[in-house]
Amino acid sequence: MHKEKAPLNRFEGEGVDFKAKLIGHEEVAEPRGDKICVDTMNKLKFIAQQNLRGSGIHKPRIILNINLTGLQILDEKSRAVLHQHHVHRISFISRDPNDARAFGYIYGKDDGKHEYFGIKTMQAADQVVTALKDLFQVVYELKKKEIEGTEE
Ligand code: I3P
Repeated sequence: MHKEKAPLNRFEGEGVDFKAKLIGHEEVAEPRGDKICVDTMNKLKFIAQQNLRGSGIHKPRIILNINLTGLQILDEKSRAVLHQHHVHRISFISRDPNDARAFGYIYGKDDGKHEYFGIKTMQAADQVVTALKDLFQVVYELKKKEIEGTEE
């Protein structure tokens, strides 16, 4: 009987890839909050639209790779790593309430500041958001097992 790949296997090794575009990223004042995400998403979309209309610059095509370490933003063609976001530092994920193909998240940087990343997905953003939530669950379970293991 065919079984869905268990979430742990899904994220192990190379992990899972999603095609997307990078709308933009910008420093934000807070590590979490729906309003800050909606406001920043709208601002980044506005800038992306201006870049397209004014200079013909398209949003860069990327691959979102999700594995046990976290989320990586890769250049679509070369797969060069543009951004690497450790799972423990992703403080908030927010779907775009006005766009089923967009979501964003806030990341805690080395310097203690926070950065919002706006992503336009090729398919429904829900798929990526669900994958990220599954990843958090898997990482939490692994950590729990590790702690239980050391207590024995
Ligand atoms: C494109 C259209 C696409 C959009 C693309 C635009 O404009 O809005 O939906 O891709 O953005 O160029 P047009 O209809 O005038 O060709 P997304 O839906 O993925 O945002 P892009 O140029 O930044 O890729």
